[in-house]
Amino acid sequence: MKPVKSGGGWRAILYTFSKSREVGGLWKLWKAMRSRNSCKTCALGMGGQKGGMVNELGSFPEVCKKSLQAMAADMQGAIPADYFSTYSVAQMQQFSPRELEHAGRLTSPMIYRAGDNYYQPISWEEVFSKIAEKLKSLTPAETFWYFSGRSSNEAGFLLQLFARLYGTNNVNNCSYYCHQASGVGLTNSFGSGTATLLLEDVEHADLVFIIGGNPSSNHPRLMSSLKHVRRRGGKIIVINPVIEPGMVNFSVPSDPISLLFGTKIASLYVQPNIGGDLALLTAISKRIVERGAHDENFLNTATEGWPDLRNHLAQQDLEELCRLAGVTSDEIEQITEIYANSKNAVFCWTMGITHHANGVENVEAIGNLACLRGMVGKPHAGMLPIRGHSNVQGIGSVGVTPKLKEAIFERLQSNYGLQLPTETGLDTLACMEEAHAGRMKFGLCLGGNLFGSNPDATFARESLSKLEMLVTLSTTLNTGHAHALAKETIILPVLARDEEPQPTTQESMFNYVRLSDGGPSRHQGPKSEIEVISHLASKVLGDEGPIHWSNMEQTGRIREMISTVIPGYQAVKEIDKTKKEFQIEGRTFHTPKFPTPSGKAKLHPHTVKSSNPDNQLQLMTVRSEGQFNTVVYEDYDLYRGVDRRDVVLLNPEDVTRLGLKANQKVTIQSVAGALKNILVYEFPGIKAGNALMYYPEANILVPRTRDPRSKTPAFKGIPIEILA
Ligand SMILES: Nc1nc2c(c(=O)[nH]1)N[C@H]1C(S)=C(S)[C@@H](COP(=O)(O)OP(=O)(O)OC[C@H]3O[C@@H](n4cnc5c(=O)[nH]c(N)nc54)[C@H](O)[C@@H]3O)O[C@H]1N2
Ligand SMILES: Nc1nc2c(c(=O)[nH]1)N[C@H]1C(S)=C(S)[C@@H](COP(=O)(O)OP(=O)(O)OC[C@H]3O[C@@H](n4cnc5c(=O)[nH]c(N)nc54)[C@H](O)[C@@H]3O)O[C@H]1N2
Ligand SMILES: [Mo]
Repeated sequence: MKPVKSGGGWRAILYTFSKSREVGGLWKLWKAMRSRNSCKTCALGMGGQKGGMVNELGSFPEVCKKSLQAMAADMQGAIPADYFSTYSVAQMQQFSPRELEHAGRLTSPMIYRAGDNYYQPISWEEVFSKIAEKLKSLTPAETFWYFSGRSSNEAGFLLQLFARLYGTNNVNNCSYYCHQASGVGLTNSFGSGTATLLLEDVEHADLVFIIGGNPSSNHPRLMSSLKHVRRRGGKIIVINPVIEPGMVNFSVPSDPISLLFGTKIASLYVQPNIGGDLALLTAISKRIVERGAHDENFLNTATEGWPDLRNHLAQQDLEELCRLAGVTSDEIEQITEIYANSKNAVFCWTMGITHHANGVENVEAIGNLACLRGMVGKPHAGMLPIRGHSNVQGIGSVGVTPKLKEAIFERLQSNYGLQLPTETGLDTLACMEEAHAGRMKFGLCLGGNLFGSNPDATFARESLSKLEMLVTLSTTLNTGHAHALAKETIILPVLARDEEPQPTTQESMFNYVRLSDGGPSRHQGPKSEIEVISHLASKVLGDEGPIHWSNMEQTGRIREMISTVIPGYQAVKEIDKTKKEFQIEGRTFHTPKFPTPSGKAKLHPHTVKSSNPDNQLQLMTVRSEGQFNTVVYEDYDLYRGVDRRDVVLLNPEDVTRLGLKANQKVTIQSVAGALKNILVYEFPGIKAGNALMYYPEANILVPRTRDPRSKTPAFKGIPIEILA
């Protein structure tokens, strides 16, 4: 198949029709998509009380293939009654992620016991007792609790509270493999770990930086905002080692003109090497100051550390920075020129920035660059980490972090008389390492695919298999259920967001809290996540303590607690009655006053080191258009025009230099492992010296190297060798 000329467009619309056939008709899919529930895919935020496919500015319809895929997956029939007795675990291990997802919806609790060949059904009653007994037999430090970002604020809050009252702070979410560097970096720079602006601000910016991300494929709804920016004469600078076709030209499905002719997205496209961003950002900063384009007044009054940063930049050698970044000084000049002339710049970034051993430095360097021209703390400008999962930000806000924010800790203790554990909780990778060392006995996962999302897949499998019990609350099967097998592996089938019997809430990446109405359950069997958590907690901790767990099945009670302990969330208390969705207080900065101790933004000079000292081929592991994280819906990567996943994308120059041939089968070797029978794929869009492979298949190659501050693994920037 040929790659498409532009992203989005007719294919997204045609796809709608083909998906609708799978789920029993267009009307049925339309109704499901329009129900008053927050969108299930990325954190751009759609739906809620405005109805599905409507964004925070009320723009409709914002179509996205990924949301259709997610919806169609939830609308599937139940996994056939004989599935688990037909397919052994060994056979399940041969299934692709898509085959597992397409097996259907999970409807009965299942258990796999080491040594058996098959998963067996188990009753809810029996499984609850089993888990409760196990938890009572362990010390809390031997347990960990992992949360994906699909669940509601209510489920997230309740489960972390259960874990803590049980006695552990080993509570963490998929953010450790995602945007943790953004949270840490933004907090260091501005005292607040999330976007500093609103969706409306983006649409009024005259310059948007998109650094290390591919929103055309991963956040398609952002593309209509980028289209607005271009139509109003604004500019977009894309910084990415790969020319992503959708970032060059995109057909916004909701816009007839854009649909017919496409919309030019990037005004300027600059390709650094993988890991070259810190050098590149430092080079632009240096040139901004040398040209006198910085905002001296803002720097003196609204920031701390300006003299240090000024000295640091003055000492940098521009040629060396360009060499380390892998760009020309001409390209730096072009970016500088555009930025120097912009009045309102927005800085967006994604995994190309955070998935590095210096992810936090990268984010802080973006903060420096924004501060240099006073582009934070005013309308229509600021910092925008483009989040992944639909409620990953909310899960973090409501306390799913090893260390609770001081205010949350205090309020839980004083308002509710709770005794919370104080020992240091572990991040996700640290929990996996403790499990590998045999010190973890039990893991509970609220959604997600902990096995599939981990670096070093071989290690991850070993770690989880050492547990005495692994429990996952899931809607569908994934590779984790087949490959990560503890002594007892338990799957609890849960309801999707739009099937919840009571309203729940979610938080978008713009700090906007939405209300989902829920809806009728599509199947007999799955339970609400909240019901599962409250029931289990009541069995383990009893209803006699300060929390009456059985009563916590009412989402209204959970929201009442959230409203009194989570900063900025007061308005959530009455939300199911008022239906008033709201902007979280204290997170949007339209004046240059920040919640740091001094009220000023903090600048951070960083030493730029080579990200590739041994001059090896550098690998990035990324998503294709046809997948959502570890769930691969289709093998075809539409925008890049790649029709299979067992490939390594290389610049033709590298193919020649390494003495390889297109379509040749090779072995890819890293310090973590090797993958055989990988096809060499010539891809002129990738900068020479860099390679691209698909996650999660390539996770065997990803070492456990991580950023010391965010603990996020370097999923991009893996030195590899290609063995012919
Ligand atoms: N369709 C789809 N949508 C999704 C998801 C999905 O799997 N599928 N997942 C969701 C989630 S959880 C997340 S976190 C987001 C992820 O969204 P993205 O961050 O856009 O996803 P990645 O595929 O990790 O791609 C990273 C991009 O960064 C570039 N890149 C790689 N290394 C570097 C580098 O060193 N520097 C720079 N500047 N760029 C680099 C790659 O070329 C690629 O374009 O998407 C969300 N939305
Ligand atoms: N090599 C490499 N590895 C990576 C990345 C990378 O770019 N490269 N990206 C990382 C990133 S950004 C992330 S966010 C992680 C993703 O890590 P996870 O969030 O752990 O993984 P997902 O694949 O999104 O999880 C999908 C599963 O969630 C379950 N699910 C879906 N909806 C619901 C629901 O409503 N409730 C419940 N309980 N379960 C549900 C389904 O069973 C589905 O199989 O992976 C990380 N790993
Ligand atoms: Mo993510």
